[in-house]
Amino acid sequence: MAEIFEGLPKVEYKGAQSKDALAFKYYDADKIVLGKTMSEQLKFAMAWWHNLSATGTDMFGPGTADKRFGAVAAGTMDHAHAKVEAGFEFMDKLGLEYFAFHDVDLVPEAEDISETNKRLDEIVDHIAEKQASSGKKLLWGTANMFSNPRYMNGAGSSNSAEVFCFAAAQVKKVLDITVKLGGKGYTFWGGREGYETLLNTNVGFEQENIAALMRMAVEYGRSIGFNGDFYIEPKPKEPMKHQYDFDAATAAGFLKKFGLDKDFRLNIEANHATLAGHTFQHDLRVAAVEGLFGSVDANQGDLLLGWDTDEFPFNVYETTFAMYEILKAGGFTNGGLNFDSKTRRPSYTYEDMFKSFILGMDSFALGLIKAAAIIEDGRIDAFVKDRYASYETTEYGRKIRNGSATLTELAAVAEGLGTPALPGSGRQEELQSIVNQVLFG
Ligand code: XUL
Ligand code: CO
Repeated sequence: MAEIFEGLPKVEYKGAQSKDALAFKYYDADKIVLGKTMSEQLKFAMAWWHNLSATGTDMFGPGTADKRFGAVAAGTMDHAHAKVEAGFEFMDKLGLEYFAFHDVDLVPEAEDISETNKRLDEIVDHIAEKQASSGKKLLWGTANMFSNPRYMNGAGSSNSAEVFCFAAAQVKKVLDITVKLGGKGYTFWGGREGYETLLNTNVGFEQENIAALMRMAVEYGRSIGFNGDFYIEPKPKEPMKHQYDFDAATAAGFLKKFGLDKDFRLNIEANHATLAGHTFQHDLRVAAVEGLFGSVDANQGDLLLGWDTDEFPFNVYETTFAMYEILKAGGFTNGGLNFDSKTRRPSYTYEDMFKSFILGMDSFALGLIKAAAIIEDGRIDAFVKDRYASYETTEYGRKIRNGSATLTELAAVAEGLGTPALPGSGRQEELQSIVNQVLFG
């Protein structure tokens, strides 16, 4: 197969002083940071949908990017094969080790699901061949259960049991494919699992059905040897006005309510967290505290806009705080950093595809370096530990922590303490100055 990204080089690390726009300034794959190589810490993945399929179409106009990759027409099996070639060449040139996809990113969907599945088999054979020769790995697979008009009311949450069967069929097929390609994850992003109006919606019924679909996925997946993680990817809104997997806390409650938390973890997406009114690091922290940290969809939103803009990560404060949370959560096991990010519509060239990944990978590499430096510096951790010291240094504090305190005895302590002491300065500005010193010092 001829080279597709002709003239675009294998992107190399050239260091922070380099002015080469097609080189990494910070991402040095083999450099050790906190005991692992950068590539092991970051586990970057390419999202098939944005990188190989999306052309920049929006509701005001058609795509601006030509992503036929040498195929005569988009939306054909020839094009599907061309995307495989383009994807593997791209991953090779960018040094990306992982990829992620929805079923219908891989092939054009046919009228009949058995025909779609045949097409998937054909393309999956091609992907498996490319994996064997390149060593690239599948981070996770997912079924697109939101584009086809049948899913207008959701998939697991659909009012139609017939539609539910199609959802079951797609999940089953993607689990088969994921196992075949050695994937370590299967993601449920809600898609249209939510509602527009309560006037026509039985919320409890719909949530039970979503859980039933997930339970069947676990049973089937485990029965065919899928030993990776299932993920819920929370998102508060868009496309539905109200999505059931609103944020990490909501999704954690749902998983625990339905006993799915042994098999599921959370896939936290930066732009989804900010749409929920949280910071990216907040949702990462909640996932970790719930014991459900799994994977990350790396992007950033525009805080002035109320929708999912899926921009390549650029804000190094954000990537630093995100990597701080990820490192504190123990780093990635089955998960990784999947660039669920797209170039802006006017950035329509192949070169822009390369430069957008260079931006995203360098932003996270910097984030990793700086987060490791904050941890190694130790002042922030020491302050947080010290802030709660009274739960260790006093008997009543220890009793509160070990669950043996009573209100009566604590009330007596309070009376004995006389004038209440203030709880100590939060020192936010000092801590922010430390972060700036680590980032720019
Ligand atoms: C949508 C989104 C999806 C999921 C996979 O906002 O993030 O692309 O990551 O379905
Ligand atoms: Co996503």
